[in-house]
Amino acid sequence: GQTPVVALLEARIAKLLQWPLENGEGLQVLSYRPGAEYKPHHDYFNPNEPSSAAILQHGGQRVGTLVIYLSDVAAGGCTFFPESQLRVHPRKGHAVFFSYPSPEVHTLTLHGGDPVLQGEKWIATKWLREAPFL
Ligand code: PD2
Ligand code: ZN
Repeated sequence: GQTPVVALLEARIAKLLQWPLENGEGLQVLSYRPGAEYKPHHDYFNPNEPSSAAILQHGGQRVGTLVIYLSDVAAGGCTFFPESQLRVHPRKGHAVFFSYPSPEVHTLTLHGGDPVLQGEKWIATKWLREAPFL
């Protein structure tokens, strides 16, 4: 709810994902130039890492990710799920959603952003928590 436009977007996201508005982290905008990538990772917090304890105090675990593509990309920049070999091509106005009800590898939600080869990639990410993120 940082701005009226963000508040509008967040209300639409909550309706689309059928998940409470207040369980969402702030919308994060990210851009990649040619050569930039996001190495494969899980979006949930590793419960065995000491640094996770403080993070989990606000809103608990992350349970879902919505990546909204804000631009087309001339080449590269797919969102890649190596365990299923799934590649989602960035298209302005499209989005990819995945959820992970427990912070475990069997959710097959390891994912990364392929290197951008040409052009720029812009995304907005909404991470969902299991409880209100206050
Ligand atoms: O930009 C992406 O495709 C990407 C890849 C991995 C975004 C995220 N993770 C994320 O926002 O969590
Ligand atoms: Zn991610």
